[in-house]
Amino acid sequence: MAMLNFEKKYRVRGGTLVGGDLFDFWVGPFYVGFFGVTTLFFAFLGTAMILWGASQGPTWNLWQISIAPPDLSYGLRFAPLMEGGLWQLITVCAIGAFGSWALREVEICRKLGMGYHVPAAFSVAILAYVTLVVIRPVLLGAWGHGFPYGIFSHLDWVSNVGYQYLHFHYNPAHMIAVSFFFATTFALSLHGSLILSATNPKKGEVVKTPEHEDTFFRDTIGYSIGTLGIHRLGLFLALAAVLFSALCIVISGPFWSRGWPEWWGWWLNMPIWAQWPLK
Ligand code: UQ2
Repeated sequence: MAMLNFEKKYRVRGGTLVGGDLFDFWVGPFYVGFFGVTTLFFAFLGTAMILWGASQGPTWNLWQISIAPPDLSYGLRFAPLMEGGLWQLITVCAIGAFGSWALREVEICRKLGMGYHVPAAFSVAILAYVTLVVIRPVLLGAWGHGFPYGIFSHLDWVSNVGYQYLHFHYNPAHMIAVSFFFATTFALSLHGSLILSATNPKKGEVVKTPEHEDTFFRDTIGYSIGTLGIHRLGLFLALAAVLFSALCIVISGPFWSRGWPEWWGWWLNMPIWAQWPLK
């Protein structure tokens, strides 16, 4: 079906979660909906506050602009605007905008009669952000544990928090997360190269079929996961990477406050080692 015919058939009323027909319209190619309006509201307000914060700050150097969270001494209270209050309001706007965007995706899925895989996957990314700026700071008792909104400042934050636990690569959840990130890039490189190889035959030949794709992997490693399977695997690997990332930072502090190398003491201290060296 050509795109213009498809749009006529599926650009339909309904599927909205709130607001009924009130915001059920498009602006050019973009669906609006109630959550399109709230996305714009939070995004503009949040961006305006970042710009205003920058205008009060010591620099207009793009790399150095930073909106910092409150001092730890404010705990979980509201801070004055220029002492972290701005960071708190920007965080509310960010969560409002990200959540609105996810719900707008849900409305579009409902209109099209599709599954909710895209908003579900996006929600995992939102969860990772919320873990850093809400869940972990609340568990530690201060908004000051959130990360600063700036290009270099957030990199410094990651480095400093990492060194606070001596060697973050010894964090077992971090190890699993990194492995899932590597597996994700590996799976996408296998998939992307396979698709391009099948769709770029020699001059004068027709495009190859999924049977060719299966056969390539059966011939090389004795197994093909299939055309649907590779996409299920890709989504699983990507979501697992993000979920273990959220886990590895939320356990750092709230559930383990010493260096991560020391965590492996449970292994070194196992009674079974006590018999060595044998006397
Ligand atoms: C596959 C298949 C595809 C693919 C790929 C494979 C026809 C178009 C890439 C091969 C993938 C395998 C064997 C899984 C590898 C496992 C990990 C954890 C990376 O079989 O079916 O469809 O794109």
